[in-house]
Amino acid sequence: MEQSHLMVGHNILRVSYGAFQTEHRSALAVVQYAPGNAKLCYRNGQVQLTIPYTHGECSEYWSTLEVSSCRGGMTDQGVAWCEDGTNLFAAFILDDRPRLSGAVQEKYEALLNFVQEKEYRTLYRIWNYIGRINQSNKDGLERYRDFCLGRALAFERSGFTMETLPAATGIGFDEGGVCVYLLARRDGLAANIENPLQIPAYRYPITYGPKSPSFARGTVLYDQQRLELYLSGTASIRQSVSVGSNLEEQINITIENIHALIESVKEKEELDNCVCSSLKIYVRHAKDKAAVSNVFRHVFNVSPENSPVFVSDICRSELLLEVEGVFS
Ligand code: 3EB
Repeated sequence: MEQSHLMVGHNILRVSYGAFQTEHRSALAVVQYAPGNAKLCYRNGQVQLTIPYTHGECSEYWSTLEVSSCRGGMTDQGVAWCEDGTNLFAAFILDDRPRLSGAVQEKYEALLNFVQEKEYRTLYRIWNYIGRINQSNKDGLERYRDFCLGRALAFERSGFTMETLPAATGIGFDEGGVCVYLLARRDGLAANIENPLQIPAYRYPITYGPKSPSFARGTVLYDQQRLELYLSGTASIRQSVSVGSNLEEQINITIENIHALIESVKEKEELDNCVCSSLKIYVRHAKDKAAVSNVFRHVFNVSPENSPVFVSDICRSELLLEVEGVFS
């Protein structure tokens, strides 16, 4: 680690989950998973994003230690944002349409350009929620692949090389278009991590779509006192191939993938204990909620309050679960 980076403050955003619409004044942003249309605004000093979700209600809070210095707004291009001087949360939503890539590229570019203009140099985590992710667009291209095309072009146009892509989640929701939100830091030092058991998603072969998914398996954020590992959405994939023909196998392979990623971080960094502070668990079928959440909560020693479970389509129709998280 270079000396200059030791100057970075220790206000890393903290995520917590709660009942729907609970007040949370220290939050830069509230992401609500609730029935209805996607919504995005800047109100009461925070970004409020609603992601259409019909299997329950949950709120996700991104809290800062520097509430007094928070400011934000909404740009002409529909990017909602809130910053505390060190951290930035920014988001866009997109109405549904017969083809996604053109509009996704435009919105994504606006989002990335905004982050760059604001001089938040360390983009370290992105979430991509895509309505009806496994269905076909107007041309017969799967909507996830359609989305990946627009996203990849936006990253290229904004000057990102493959190795600079951060950790991400790409997951479905029931209705509507696309919701994207991200976290960036003004001057933080970060490293993108790959899993030795998987080829980088940005090198997936063309059989998985015209443009590969744009994300790293994980991003490590360095801070004065500690490291924080942001684990991307992780599923039962080896190299680039979906494996595991039943739920139990897919659970085990996903756990091995997460452990392999953590090990590769430990080899390089001082991530001694690697405590899991939160997980977000996604299952394709509601009937699998309990089985999947029980195993992951036990293996990673995380409480139900810090590990919400969502019923979502995963970006490949054969995948039954996906898990993301934060470790430190
Ligand atoms: C995978 O490994 C599973 O498109 O942003 C995981 C995390 C997945 C992020 C994304 C997709 C994305 O390919 C799917």
